[in-house]
Order: sequence, then C-alpha cells, then structure tokens
Amino acid sequence: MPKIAFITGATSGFGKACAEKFAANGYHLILNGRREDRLNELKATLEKEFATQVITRVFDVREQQAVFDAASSLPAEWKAIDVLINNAGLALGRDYFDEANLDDWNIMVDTNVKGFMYVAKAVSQLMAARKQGHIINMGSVAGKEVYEKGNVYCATKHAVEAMSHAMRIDLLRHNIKVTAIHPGAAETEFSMVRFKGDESTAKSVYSGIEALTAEDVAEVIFYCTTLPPHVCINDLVITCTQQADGIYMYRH
Ligand code: NDP
Ligand code: 8X3
Repeated sequence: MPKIAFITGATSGFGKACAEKFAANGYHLILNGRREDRLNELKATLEKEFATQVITRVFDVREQQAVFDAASSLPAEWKAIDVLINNAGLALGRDYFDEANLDDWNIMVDTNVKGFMYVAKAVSQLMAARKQGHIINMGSVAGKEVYEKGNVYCATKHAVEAMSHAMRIDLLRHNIKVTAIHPGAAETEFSMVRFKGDESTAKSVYSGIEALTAEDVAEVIFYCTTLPPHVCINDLVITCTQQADGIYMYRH
C-alpha cells in the first residue's frame, strides 16, 4: 500500500495544493472539506492525472462526532495514515476587539481551535496504534505576532502554536512527528472568506507584494515529509520575500 495522507480543508488553497503535490508523489489521499462538489471534482482529476486513489470525507471539523466517525469508519488499510495535514481553518472579519462580531469569533474558535483539536486527536489515535506518523498543523504568522484587528484570529493561531508543542511532547512516546507550519500572506480564498466576498478588500491584502501561492506552501509541507525518520522540523515560518513577520511588509 502506498503512503496515505489525510488532508482537511482540501477544497481550496493550501489543502488543495497539498492534495495535488502529494498525489503527484505517489500518496493515496483522504480528502476533507464541506463542499462535496469540489471534493468529488478534485478526486476525479487526481485519480485521472496520477497513480493515486482518493477517499473523500465530507464533514465540518466543528462537528465532534462527525470527525471521529470519519476516522473510525475508514477501511482498515486506510487507517494506516502516514501524514495528517491539519489545515482546515479560516479568519472572519478584521475589526477592533470592542467592535468585532461575536458570531465571527465563535466560528473561528470552533473551527481553528476545537475542530483542529478533534481532527488531531482522532488521527493521532490511529497513528499511535502503529507507532508512527507525521502531523502537520497549519499555524500562521498570526500565531507568532498579534496584529491590529487580528485579535481572535491571532489567538486561535497562537492556540495552534501551543497545541503543536503540546502534541509534540505528548506524542513523543508514540514516535509521531509534529510539524507546525506558519505561513504569511498567501493568495488563496482566505481573504475572500475573511472579508465575506468583498473582492476589492480581499485583493488589497496582496497589493504591492508578490504573495506566497498555495503551491509554495505545499512544496514546503511536502519537503518536511521527505526527511529521514529520525529528523523532524518542529516549527517553520514561511513568508514571501516582501514580508518580515506578521506585521511588517514592504509594498512596492
Ligand atoms: P482557503 O479559504 O482557500 O481554504 C480553506 C479550507 O478550509 C477550505 O478547503 C475550506 O473548505 C476548509 N474549511 C473551512 N472551514 C471548515 C470546516 N468548518 N470544516 C471543514 N473544512 C473547513 O484558505 P487557505 O488555504 O489559505 O487556508 C488554509 C489554512 O491556512 C487555514 O487554517 C488558514 O488559517 C491558514 N493560513 C492561511 C494563510 C493565508 O494567507 N492564506 C496564511 C497562514 C495560515 P470548505 O469551505 O469546503 O469546508
Ligand atoms: C493568515 C495570514 O497575516 O492574514 O493567517 O494573519 S495573516
């Protein structure tokens, strides 16, 4: 059986680019997202283009039971997951703390923190049983610095940072690698989601910079999985050359 990667948030952006990258390199894939039509289309494309098999799992990472059911209902040979890309997540709104929308906050916490935890726990149990596996958690530069009007989104990514460290410690005894990836600005659907379909505001995030692409990030994630069994990249920040950290950018 070829290696298996489980990717959450595979309908767009980093997750989709990772699906393409890992399929091109011989992995079989378990792909998740809420948009079933996109998952089906991606499965058909990848299976046609590469020597890969794809299982889709349509669920919302916020639904605790659905996450654990998705893992436990996998056919036995598909439970041998080598790589988890724990990527599903989002930002909603960019507002001052006192003015921000509570629904936005709840969705971000439920997705980026609680959903993230459910997925990591469900898959780490399968990996622990085999005493091997590699968990790649999607953080952000927003998990390294807090920026103005980033409040709760930044807090959720700081939580990813803390939980990645915690997982690395607690899963040592099971020989599981834990890598946290922290990208800076990358032009995906992220800003369209954050600004709720306001295209001009979304585009302005990337004006005057050559932002990262989803493929850039997928390339780096794949690299992390190619190292020898005794080597683990714990924490990796990746930005475009015009971005220094979560705050400073040099725009032309
Ligand atoms: P996209 O909006 O392009 O992709 C987000 C993915 O997450 C989609 O596939 C979406 O699928 C999925 N998703 C969102 N909510 C849920 C949910 N409740 N259940 C299941 N899947 C969900 O954004 P990116 O690819 O840019 O973002 C991916 C991750 O990278 C996020 O965690 C984000 O915070 C992080 N990140 C992004 C950066 C950027 O600048 N783009 C930089 C640093 C980190 P669907 O809607 O079909 O469910
Ligand atoms: C996404 C990158 O800088 O918009 O996590 O927070 S940023």
